[in-house]
Amino acid sequence: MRALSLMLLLCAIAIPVAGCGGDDDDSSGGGGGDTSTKAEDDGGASSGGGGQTLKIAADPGGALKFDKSSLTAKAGKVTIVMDNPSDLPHAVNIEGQGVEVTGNTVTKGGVSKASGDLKPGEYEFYCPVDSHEEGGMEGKLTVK
Ligand SMILES: [Cu+2]
Repeated sequence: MRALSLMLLLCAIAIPVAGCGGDDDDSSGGGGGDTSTKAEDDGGASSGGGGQTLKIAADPGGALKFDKSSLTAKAGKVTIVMDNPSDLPHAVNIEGQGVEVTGNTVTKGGVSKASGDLKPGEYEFYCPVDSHEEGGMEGKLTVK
């Protein structure tokens, strides 16, 4: 009788230990940290299915401009992804053809995204923060 209960006790100990090992493997494979740090464009694109991503960046020296003044895209879902390496807060908006999308305002090291379902035509992309647009932080987006 005592031998049997000892066996049960050993099993009770062994099973949770094995379970812990399995959980560890799962969590490391999931890579939860990657998704939060990278904020990769794949995530946004997958929701719309085959959208285009246009990458721009704010001037790293703090000037009121983007590194590109004109962009071209095909009609459909278009996402502008802006890196902000400067000390000023910036964001990216897309406006035109009755569409107006506002990206989130981000500080140094952040990424602002604006995406819309765009028809062919001329659009503008600009920074909506303070008077950055008037300062020259704008460009033309042509959708074909
Ligand atoms: Cu700005």
